[in-house]
Amino acid sequence: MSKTVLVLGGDGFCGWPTSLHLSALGHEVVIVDNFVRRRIAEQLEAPSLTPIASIDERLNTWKDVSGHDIDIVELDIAQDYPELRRLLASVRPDAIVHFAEQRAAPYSMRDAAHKAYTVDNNINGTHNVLAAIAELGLDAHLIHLGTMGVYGYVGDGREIPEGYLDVTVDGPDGARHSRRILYPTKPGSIYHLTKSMDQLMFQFYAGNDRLPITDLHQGIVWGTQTEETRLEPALINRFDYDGDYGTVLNRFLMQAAAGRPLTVHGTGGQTRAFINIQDTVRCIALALDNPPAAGDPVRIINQVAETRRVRDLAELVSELTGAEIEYVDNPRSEAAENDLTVSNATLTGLGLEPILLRDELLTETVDIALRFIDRANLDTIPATALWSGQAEREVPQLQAPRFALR
Ligand code: NAD
Ligand code: USQ
Repeated sequence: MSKTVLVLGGDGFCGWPTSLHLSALGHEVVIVDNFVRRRIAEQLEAPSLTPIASIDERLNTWKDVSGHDIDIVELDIAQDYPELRRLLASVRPDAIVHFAEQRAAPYSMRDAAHKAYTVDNNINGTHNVLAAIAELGLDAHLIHLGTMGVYGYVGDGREIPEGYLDVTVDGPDGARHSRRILYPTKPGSIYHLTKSMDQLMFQFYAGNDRLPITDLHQGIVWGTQTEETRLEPALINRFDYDGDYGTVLNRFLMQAAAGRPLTVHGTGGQTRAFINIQDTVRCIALALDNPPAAGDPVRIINQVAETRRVRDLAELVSELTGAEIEYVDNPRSEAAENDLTVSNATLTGLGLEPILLRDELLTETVDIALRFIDRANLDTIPATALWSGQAEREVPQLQAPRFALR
């Protein structure tokens, strides 16, 4: 059944291919974005490795290729509540997919101004969306992109469940009481902290206002292209590789293409969860088709295909490309080694057959990196944001984005 779907952050790495996929499936898609990601890339002097067309060119090309219209609304969801409310009142979407947050952990840890920007943007944005849906009494399913990082990386050998933990507590009368609680969070950065705080807001609005909410705890996304973005050069997805926004596997693939060593932080014993961008868009479509009922607890789903150790990924890329591996000081505060086992029962139960790391998709990403390597600013490869000790080491200072990026 065709739905009207608002995609918040629909110009970004996950939001753009999702918008195209939902449009291809016959849904009416409206993208909402303030284009801050494009401005941050300029400020960092780290443009997407792939050339990103203007939003108008992207949407016109999609119309030519598919025959489908996607509308675009430029709006800051964190700062302009009245406009957001007006938009929701006029579109009255069946679903809202919320990608519109500052999503880089290193960027969120640069300094106090970047911490404040990340908190301000992510918490206000999420809260504004919830408040507007509740105030208007909309029957809209909110699908939010959360992160695996809210669980932390304790590695006690137990499988991480999907969002909730069943516990038993002692009552004053000696009786034992069963409780289902949100899995205790252990965020590793200010960015991950905002995702942990989002969870509490969802819990409140799902209970108090009976909003149907799905929170997708996604792993690290790798790859660039999806079935739809491959159709025309102007539809190509972004490819971030810099020390702030480049995620580990895409960074390794780009570093290999640039003839640079693969920068493994510390021992590379960190185990993380991964998912290919093609599966990201499939999972959103599955979530859209399977909303919780009004009054249900928040539906938390782990959007993950597999887990891998960082040094094993480096070895895989090195075998594929011949790149050298360099073990560098870890700029982050994180466990040097951890195990990670994660349940992804909901999505596999809904029929997802996840793409696993395999040569052809890795090769496609390296080929894209090689094609556009001349556009890269190699100076932005080192990860310079530090989790601690900023006072002792020199960190390039950026203007506070709150004021510079509006
Ligand atoms: P991105 O930065 O490429 O896209 C985010 C988009 O939201 C950008 O287009 C940006 O301009 C927009 N935006 C940000 N703040 C906004 C605001 N206040 N108002 C309107 N638009 C705003 O990030 P992404 O990689 O596409 O990530 C999307 C979501 O998925 C994020 O919430 C992120 O936490 C989550 N996620 C991403 C990954 C990953 O590996 N990329 C993994 C897990 C979860
Ligand atoms: N790492 C390296 N070398 C590098 C870059 C990273 O060893 O050059 C290591 C990091 O120290 C970390 C791991 O790789 O241990 C993952 O780092 P990352 O930058 O790929 O991922 P992260 O900071 O966790 O954030 C990314 C997205 C974020 C999303 C998260 C999912 O930017 O939006 O929420 O992945 S998760 O990690 O599951 O929480």
